[in-house]
Amino acid sequence: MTNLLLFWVLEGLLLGVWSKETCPRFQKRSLSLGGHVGFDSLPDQLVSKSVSQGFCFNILCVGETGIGKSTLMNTLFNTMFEKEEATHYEPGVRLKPRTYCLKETNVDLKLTVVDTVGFGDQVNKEESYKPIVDYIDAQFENYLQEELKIKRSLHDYHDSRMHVCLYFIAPTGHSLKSLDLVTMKKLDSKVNIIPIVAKADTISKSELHKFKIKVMSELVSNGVQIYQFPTDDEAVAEINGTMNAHLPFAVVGSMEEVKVGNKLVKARQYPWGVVQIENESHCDFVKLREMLIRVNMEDLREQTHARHYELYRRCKLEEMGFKDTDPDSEPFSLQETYEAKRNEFLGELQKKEEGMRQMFVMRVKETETDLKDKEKELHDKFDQLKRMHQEEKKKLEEKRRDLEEEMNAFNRRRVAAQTLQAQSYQTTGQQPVKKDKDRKK
Ligand SMILES: Nc1nc2c(ncn2[C@@H]2O[C@H](COP(=O)(O)OP(=O)(O)OP(=O)(O)O)[C@@H](O)[C@H]2O)c(=O)[nH]1
Ligand SMILES: [Mg+2]
Repeated sequence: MTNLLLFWVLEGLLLGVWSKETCPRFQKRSLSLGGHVGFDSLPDQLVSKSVSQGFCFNILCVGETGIGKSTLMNTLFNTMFEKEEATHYEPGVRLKPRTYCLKETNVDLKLTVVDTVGFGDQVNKEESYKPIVDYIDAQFENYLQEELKIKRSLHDYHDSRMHVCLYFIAPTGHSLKSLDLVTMKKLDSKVNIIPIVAKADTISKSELHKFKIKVMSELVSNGVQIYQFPTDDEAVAEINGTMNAHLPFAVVGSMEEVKVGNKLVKARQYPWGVVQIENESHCDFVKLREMLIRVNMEDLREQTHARHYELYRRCKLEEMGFKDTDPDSEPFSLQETYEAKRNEFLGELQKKEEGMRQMFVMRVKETETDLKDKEKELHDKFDQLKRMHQEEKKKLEEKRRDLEEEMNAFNRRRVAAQTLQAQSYQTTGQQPVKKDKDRKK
């Protein structure tokens, strides 16, 4: 029956009777329910599940030592996280993560704040961005490794990927430092960057206005992509659109409470007046808190996963040789990729093996020739020594012969002398007197 229906549909498509829109197989029919079924509770189910699981949010604070990173974090979450100060004598940039469990009403938030200790303190700042890039990549890699596991547990995995980077710009009133531009350029494809002008109470209103414009134009001219608050969701399109125009936010941080009128407010007190942190005419702190926490926290998490992590994952898998399509743009499955990689690997292995065999044969030949040369050398040496030895022997032989002849001649002379002496004693009738001395001789 199904086959018959399929044949009928296919025939209709081939004959051009139906387009994809009019074909019954592709058409969706809207039906009204006879009564309440209950799937309208699906959003509530999602909310309840998410709330029970809890949320996590990871903030990377990049900025020079003492620029006000910790104070701003404390002010943003209205919590005293830490008071520890970094020294200006760090040999390099070091990333320091700290995780806190926070609860607001019934929502649990696992917040991780990562600090860049020693940023901007070295004489040579060329490599300052590297530890930050490496840290972000390491968090992506951890997540990828978890995803690639056969037995995954992503639901209770502590996601340490950086959801946002608050980039603290010094309120110089001039322009961005090259360290800022280089670092932001290196980070913009890896994390959502929100630039902020720190300690905005130390710069005048008109200077701040000009500085903000300058910073934005420098970011644009250097092709630095900062995070744009999304405007595709109608509910937040207007506020996000307006806030995009306020970037970079000029912020002031403080946990000090000052009485203004009859209210205690967070502020910084100076001899000439009070800077109220949450007063929008004093600074953009509220704008930052609204955008970062109240409106776009979920979008930042989503962008991290869908854009930045996706890019990392794609590059990493491509690097490993995985691809979705073959050279003819035909789908290429994981199995095929695995087979192709396996064959490629085996081919390479064979090639290497062959190469090694040839090298081994060559080495053996070389060693053989070397040994032969050495053998010949030894033979030559031996022959030479033999010749020398024979010559020496010959010489000694000649010397021995000479000495023998000399000895024979001496003996003959001695015998003749003795005979002569005996004859002379016989004629004179004397007895030979042998003195001890002569005998010895
Ligand atoms: N004028 C002004 N001073 C601030 C502001 N925020 C922080 N400070 C002061 O700046 C000093 C350093 O602030 P921290 O928050 O410790 O700065 P940090 O960037 O965390 O410093 P390290 O962690 O040591 O690198 C402190 O004396 C703060 O009171 C601000 O918005 N305006
Ligand atoms: Mg700090």
